[in-house]
Amino acid sequence: MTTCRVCTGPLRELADFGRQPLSQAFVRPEDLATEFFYQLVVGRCADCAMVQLMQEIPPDKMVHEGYPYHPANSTVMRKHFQDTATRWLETTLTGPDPFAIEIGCNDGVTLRTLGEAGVRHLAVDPSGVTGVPVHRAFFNSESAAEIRAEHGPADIVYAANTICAQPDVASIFAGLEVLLAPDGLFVFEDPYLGEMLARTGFDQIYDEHFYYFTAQSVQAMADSFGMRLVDVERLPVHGGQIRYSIARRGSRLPSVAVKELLAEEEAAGLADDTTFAQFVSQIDATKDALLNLLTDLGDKGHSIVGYGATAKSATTANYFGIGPDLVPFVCDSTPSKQGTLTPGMHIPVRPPAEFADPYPDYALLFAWNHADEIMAKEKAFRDAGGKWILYVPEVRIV
Ligand code: JHZ
Ligand code: ZN
Repeated sequence: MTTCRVCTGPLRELADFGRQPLSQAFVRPEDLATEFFYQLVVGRCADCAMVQLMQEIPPDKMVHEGYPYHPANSTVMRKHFQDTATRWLETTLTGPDPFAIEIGCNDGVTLRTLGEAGVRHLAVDPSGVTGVPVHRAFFNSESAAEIRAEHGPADIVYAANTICAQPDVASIFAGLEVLLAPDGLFVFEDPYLGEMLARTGFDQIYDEHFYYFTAQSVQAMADSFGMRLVDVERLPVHGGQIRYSIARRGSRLPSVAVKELLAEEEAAGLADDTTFAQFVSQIDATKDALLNLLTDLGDKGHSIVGYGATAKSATTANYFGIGPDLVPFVCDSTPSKQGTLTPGMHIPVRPPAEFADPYPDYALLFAWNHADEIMAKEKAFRDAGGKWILYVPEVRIV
């Protein structure tokens, strides 16, 4: 693909991370022969500055029943979504009989919290979740029209870790045009390219993350669909995200935070190719340092186990070449991942109970974004003399 998925401008290649498996295609040993691979190449649009993948994965390969991501299993993420809902109850959703939509619904935590406060709510998700009402469809003008006919306009349309995964953003904006109330807000949060570059958070780059947003590119995207970026907010989750608020043109003025972030991005040269080239050389430095460390520890006879079979770690393991020879297994709390092999590098996934049976000397924390929560939960590992290996923002032992 050589044209921008948002504005059809020309795409220029920024980095090639090679042949990669789908990040959440955990494989059963008997299915290894049918594993799907694609080329993970990132480019930037010369016109609107949107950073995006240069190859689109066929959607039927990506969305499926039993999708193994369950944010509600993290106490930090559960609180994050509950707090989000609670804040809206005090701000955006104070009118008479408000109505909230979530596109893709992250175990339904946000909507359930709104529902408990008596707010009408609906998830729009093709695979569906339990516990909240779901309109089983992709969010587009068709499903938006059906929802509007049944429930009326939406005061808020929210999406977390979802919009960056939708190459066809035009269909999302077409749905918003139909469904959003005149002064309604479209609020979405995704990994922030500025934070990825600042912290060498390279492993946010994988198949499901099609777009790598900045305030500049989101503003251009909103403008091109006749809407306006009116607020930005930094979020600490998942290694640094931005929550963007978009409104119908003329309904709200952009906040000071939008102007400040745009100026910050300009000063940091976020849209410059040299800045991205620097990011790529930092990634390669991380790769060398981590491979040296793991090899060295292994040579000295130390045991190493992986922790957190994240989607992100597909990029780390496959781009760096970390397989069962360096990390014999990885522990993960997600039942559907246990007993499988990680995509591409085929490291066996086991339940966290096996972490202590016996404790390894070192644990490679693939779920580095949940470091505080996991280290607190696994305090006994450290007490027993175990050490964590982290690699974002740089390789270190803690
Ligand atoms: P976590 C997924 O990415 C995919 P992943 C998706 N594209 C996305 O953007 C983010 O989520 C939001 C395990 N774990 O959250 C559970 C423990 O074992 O970093 C998960 O498999 N013990 C939608 O997969 C993994 O780690 C624990 O205590 O990179 C964490 O995955 C905790 C807290 C997690 O997202
Ligand atoms: Zn573009």
